[in-house]
Amino acid sequence: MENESEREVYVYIDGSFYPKDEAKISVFDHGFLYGDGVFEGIRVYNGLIFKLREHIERLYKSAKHIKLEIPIEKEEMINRVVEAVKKNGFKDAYIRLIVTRGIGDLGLDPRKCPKPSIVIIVQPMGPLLGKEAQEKGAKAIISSIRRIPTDCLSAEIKSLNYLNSILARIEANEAGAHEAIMLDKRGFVSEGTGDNVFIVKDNKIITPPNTAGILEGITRNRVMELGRELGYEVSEEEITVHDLYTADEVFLTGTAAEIVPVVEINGRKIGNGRPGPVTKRLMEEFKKITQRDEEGVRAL
Ligand code: PXG
Repeated sequence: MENESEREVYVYIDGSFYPKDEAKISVFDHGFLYGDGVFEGIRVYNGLIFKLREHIERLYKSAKHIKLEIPIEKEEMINRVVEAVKKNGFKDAYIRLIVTRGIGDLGLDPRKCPKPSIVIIVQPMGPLLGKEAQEKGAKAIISSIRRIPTDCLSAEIKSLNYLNSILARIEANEAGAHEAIMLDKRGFVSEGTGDNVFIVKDNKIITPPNTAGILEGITRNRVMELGRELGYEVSEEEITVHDLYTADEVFLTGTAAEIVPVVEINGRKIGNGRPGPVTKRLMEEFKKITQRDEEGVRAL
């Protein structure tokens, strides 16, 4: 059988497919010059594009906020993503869907960019923080870099500007941690660099509300629903650093990260320092959900 990871990757750019090495966009694209654009990260599980419609909805909302008019309808976008997955043939993969402002001049003004570019990359990818972190639990730090306040740049726009997260990520790297948890300007827990944060306390599942400057993660939303389906009380509440340190369990959610238990934060053991029972239950059930046809759009 062909090894999936050795198969050639074809990248979709504005209506055509290019082999990975030939997939290029202009240096005058404002996505490159200014991070002016929006994107989504989506997973394919056993040929099913998980929560594709939700990702497309969020993409168009991000685009609306930055006044970027995507030149095709949502249904057409869905078809193109399906086509890109079919073309590449990976049954388990990560999709990066990007819409940039397009080619303009050397000035910020988006009116100089007449045509947004659409890029779709499909390639295999394991869990973002690694298999070991997923199984044994991750080490996190609390970053000194605060999330950008929502009145400066809304975290709900999934934009091509990730320097805020990247700076926090560098701190995690320097500290030998798997992930950095970021606080908002008030000092409340916001989110990870590419994932949402949850705590479990007395069997209650809690995650910060969108007023804490978070991206409303699609995994987050599904995990909240799942928690309720399993009979847990689930709520959106402000979380303090003290809540984090003293929680029974902490875990992260994201498309790339999936569900990751956090077992240590800034040198404090969380619970008994091992993935907790609620987190493990959610991970098990989430895995089943990713295999259900009604949770996505089938490509293969
Ligand atoms: N918060 C932020 C800031 C994110 O970027 C999530 C939460 C989780 O959202 P979803 O919808 O995926 O459950 C994300 C998304 C990376 C990387 O390489 C991570 C994301 C996007 C792009 C790259 O760390 N995560």
